[in-house]
Amino acid sequence: MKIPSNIVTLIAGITLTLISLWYGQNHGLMPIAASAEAAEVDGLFNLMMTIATGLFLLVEGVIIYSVIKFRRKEGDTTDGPPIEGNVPLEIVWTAIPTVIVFILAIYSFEVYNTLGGLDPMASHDHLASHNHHEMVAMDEGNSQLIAMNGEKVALGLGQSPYLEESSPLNVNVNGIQYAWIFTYPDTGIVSGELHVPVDRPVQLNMSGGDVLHAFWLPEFRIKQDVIPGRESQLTFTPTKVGQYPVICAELCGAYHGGMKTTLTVHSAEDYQQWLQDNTIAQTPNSEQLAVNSEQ
Ligand SMILES: [Cu+2]
Repeated sequence: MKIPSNIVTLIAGITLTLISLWYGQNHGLMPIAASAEAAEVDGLFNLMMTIATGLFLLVEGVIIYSVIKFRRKEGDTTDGPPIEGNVPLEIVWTAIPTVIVFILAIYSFEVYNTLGGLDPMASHDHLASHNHHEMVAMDEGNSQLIAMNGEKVALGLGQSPYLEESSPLNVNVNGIQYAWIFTYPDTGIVSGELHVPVDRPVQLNMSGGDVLHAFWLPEFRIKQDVIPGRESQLTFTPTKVGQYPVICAELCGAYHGGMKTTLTVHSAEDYQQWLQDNTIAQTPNSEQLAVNSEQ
């Protein structure tokens, strides 16, 4: 019995689609997702992986099929058929990638917006709608600050919708060759490692002390340039207690590869303990002062 070729094509198409859909969700290429924002980025990545798997199987499948099916028969020294082109086929293989690119462009813009990427632009709209206020563009050496009533407009991932519910933990981040320095404005703690409580939004206010750096949290799926003389922001909500790498992702000099530290996500109680331990440790002579004042 001979199976009609359109049935074979249909079955091959369904199989290819099912394999692509499965692999798009089970590629295992990403580290664990430890922030509320990670699911957005992973959704986009998984879609791209699904499409890439389908295209890979289609192209490689056709090549392998052709190599076997159209192999030269023994003793056959005739020329191959003269094929000049196939207009419908060429239209199809141009139209499909165009549609894919449009879908990915719209989807990735949506993800960027959801993570608060357009928030700094919203600040610009805010500026524009208050144009009776003075907007000043200042040149400070080679760095530019845009200011309105002394207020800087930050770059980067600003207020994400996840932040609207509770007040974020603010941490100032300074990137220098070759370390990250974290300052907690509420308590005055200065640390070389970042410590945050789980499930509370964090807002990093970042600036560079010397050259360009980039603050990257792979497990949180976020990365932001850190620029001298200009503030940038990064917001996220940690969802899993643990220790995660903080990596500089901008070639910043000879020891760039060593510009790493850790982000520790604590339970709420552990974080309070860490705050307490470090507040005492970093207040110089506080006990001595207390003793002195009793005398
Ligand atoms: Cu670096």
